[in-house]
Amino acid sequence: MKIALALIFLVVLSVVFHLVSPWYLTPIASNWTAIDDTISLTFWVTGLVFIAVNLFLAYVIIRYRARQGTKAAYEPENKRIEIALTVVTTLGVAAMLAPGLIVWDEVISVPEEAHVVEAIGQQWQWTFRLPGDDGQLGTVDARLVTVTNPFGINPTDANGQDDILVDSNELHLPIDQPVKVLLRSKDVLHNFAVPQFRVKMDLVPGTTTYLWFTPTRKGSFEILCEELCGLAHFTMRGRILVDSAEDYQQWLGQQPTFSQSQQVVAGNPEQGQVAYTMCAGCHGQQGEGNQTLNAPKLAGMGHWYIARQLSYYQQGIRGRHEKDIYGQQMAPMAALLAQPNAIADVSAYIQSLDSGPATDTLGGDPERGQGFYYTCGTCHGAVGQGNRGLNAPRLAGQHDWYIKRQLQNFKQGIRGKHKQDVYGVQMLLMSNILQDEQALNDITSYINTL
Ligand code: HEC
Ligand code: HEC
Ligand SMILES: [Cu+2]
Repeated sequence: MKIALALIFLVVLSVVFHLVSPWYLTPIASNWTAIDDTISLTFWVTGLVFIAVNLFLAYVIIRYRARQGTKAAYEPENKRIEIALTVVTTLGVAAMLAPGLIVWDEVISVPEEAHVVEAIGQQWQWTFRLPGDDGQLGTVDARLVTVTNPFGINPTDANGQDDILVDSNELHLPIDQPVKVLLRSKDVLHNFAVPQFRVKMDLVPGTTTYLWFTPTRKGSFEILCEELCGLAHFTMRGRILVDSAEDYQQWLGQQPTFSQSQQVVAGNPEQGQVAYTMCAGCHGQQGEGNQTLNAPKLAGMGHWYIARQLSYYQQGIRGRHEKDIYGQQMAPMAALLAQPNAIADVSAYIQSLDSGPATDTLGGDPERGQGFYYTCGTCHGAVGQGNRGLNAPRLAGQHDWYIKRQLQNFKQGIRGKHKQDVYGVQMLLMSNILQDEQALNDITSYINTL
């Protein structure tokens, strides 16, 4: 009897939960209403079967419960029931699967007028490539990937020269135009999913997969890597901004082509040394940092990372948050580097400075910290040396008070929260694995030993 009541309770609770729960499909922003329809249909079929089966079970338990003097009749075969159950089950399964086949046919048939965008996944970020005026993408090969050719484009292929490169996690798309997204991975399995567009597809190293959709609503939609296997895929976020046709064209015009990207001038450290004199007051003659002025060590950090931080400060992506008191001191300094090549020059000079050992001011437990560092090392390198390919800066040699403050800033959303801070957001998510003050001290103490 108790079991029967529990079953009835389960059915009622499930139905009520379904009706009042806030967790349902996000409002759709693409042409794929057919996918929603198949999901609803599956829900109805499985939902009705769930209710019917459990209520029937409860009924049978009550109706045929054990009673003094009665005995169950043994009836192993019943053709009529078997036929009826087979037919009903077949109809139910067919009702769920048949519409799915029709929708799947639409999913794999890309409309002719669709324009093409390539989305490239790597641990742990997205970049994008669009065909240039010739309408054709050049050939690529993961073996051609270098720091100056992060997309691995074949430099001898004429089709690739005018390919438009979007070296950012942010892609714009024009509204109401079908788009075919080619999916390519540089390293491991990834998964491209945008819930509001109802699209989701794996990226498989060595092959190109695809999906298509038509964005139907302007706005900003998050790209998620929904790959489960492997490390840190949840930090791999991107963004699709659906624009009017004019706004889209304007954005497109600002993106460099492959041949333009090959002409970027390298920084000049001698020019940079002159500019650095105005930084030395806080960061020290040798870029060694200064705790009383809260200025971090800069010596030996990758020029690409220094340059990115300086342009973040200039654009207000870092150092603008009202609680970022130290970043606010730095931001006006970055604004002084206004000449076209100033940032590249000063960054090249800073990289050439010699980085001394780190000081231990926090006294955490490095052994405990080492346990936490395992995940950090996948981006920042096993010995904290940094990894340009992953955009993760050098940590080894940095002052522990500065590292701790940055981790606190990330945890509190003082740093990494700005919409355009596509690399900082990875740290915003990662910093949450460090639960308390002690964990922060321990990990910084461990980084000190690197
Ligand atoms: C008034 C003192 C001051 C001056 C002058 C100054 N900075 Fe800074 N800088 C800071 C502080 C404080 C921070 C740390 C901000 C934080 O904690 O978020 C910082 C942070 C930075 C960072 C980020 C480092 C990292 O690891 O993320 C860079 C890069 C940087 N400064 C470069 C420069 C350059 C280049 C100049 C000269 C143009 C300069 N700074 C001048 C105070 C200064
Ligand atoms: C998914 C890759 C990834 C992982 C894992 C990761 N980081 Fe980072 N980290 C980054 C990137 C990218 C940046 C640069 C952010 C930017 O450019 O603003 C960064 C920046 C930082 C900074 C700021 C450095 C500076 O000079 O201002 C600190 C400190 C840091 N990470 C510590 C850690 C620690 C500790 C862990 C482990 C708990 C960790 N990171 C795990 C990618 C990662
Ligand atoms: Cu991924």
